[in-house]
Amino acid sequence: MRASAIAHPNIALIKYWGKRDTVENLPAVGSLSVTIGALSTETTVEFDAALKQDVLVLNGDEQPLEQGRLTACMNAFRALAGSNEYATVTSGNDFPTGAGLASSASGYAALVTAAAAALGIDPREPGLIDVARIGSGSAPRSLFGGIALLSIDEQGTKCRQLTAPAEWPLSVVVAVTTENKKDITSRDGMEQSRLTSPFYESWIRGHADDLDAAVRLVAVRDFFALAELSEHNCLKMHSVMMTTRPALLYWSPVTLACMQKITSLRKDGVPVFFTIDAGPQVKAICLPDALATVTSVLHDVPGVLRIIAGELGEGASVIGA
Ligand code: 2P0
Repeated sequence: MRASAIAHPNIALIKYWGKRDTVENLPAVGSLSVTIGALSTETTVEFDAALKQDVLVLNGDEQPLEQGRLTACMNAFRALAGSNEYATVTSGNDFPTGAGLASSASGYAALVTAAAAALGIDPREPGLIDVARIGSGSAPRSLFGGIALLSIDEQGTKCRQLTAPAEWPLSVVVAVTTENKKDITSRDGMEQSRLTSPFYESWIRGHADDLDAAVRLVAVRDFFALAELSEHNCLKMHSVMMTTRPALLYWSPVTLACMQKITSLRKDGVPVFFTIDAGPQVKAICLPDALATVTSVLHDVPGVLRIIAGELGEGASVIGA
């Protein structure tokens, strides 16, 4: 009744921002991501008939459950598993939590993988994707390694791997510009965007075209076309964020300096592009041959605290009991 799992966060190249259903936590749009091997979450789930509610210990501290996110995910899991036992969930990240590095994606992917192993459920059970999504809309993508595609249709969420890490080796360089937590969660921010940004409708309307194009570009391994498309999709999402009321301005001057360095490297022929999520960290995606150059250029940007770099990671997996 106890198991542990490891999962890596993922970074969307075609982003999710906005929900069609807040109760089911159903994203309004699909998304496409790369799994980052250099960052990890390890989670242990232990079911215990004596518990009266779930318990979450994150990075060594017990967390209040008032937001209901863990409970909703565990309830969905119990419904799928036909179990009524509560669990202690102990989770730790080797990177800043809640700072735009997708800790909830790796956290819920590891949780679902460990919970399934603890109760002997097949990790390929399709319902686990929906359970992960109830925890976090980006979590199903971290169940898969390499490049993952999450699609939404009338039946709910589907997620699959497009390429394994070895099928299209890419590198990721994260320029950490702050170790602080963000002021507003993605969950609250995206709902505020849906309610107030004048650009929200057009973001949703144009999204399927971006996603379809990205899937085609991945299939033919067209790095530079994917670079242009990913940056464009990222900037569209940030234009929705910036025009939300009150504004969600996640960039710092250091973020912008990194973006400019990356686009100027690409103008000089270096295969690299940026993407930025709900925080000021900058993620550069590059071909492995460009890793040393991109790391050195971003390291030298004033205000960059440290660099985390590595290859694409594998999907979530069980690491023991
Ligand atoms: C993404 N983000 O596609 C986008 C880009 C952040 C910016 O998915 O409410 O933590 O738990 O579903 O998954 C972050 O949002 O939000 C996210 P919930 P989640 O990666």
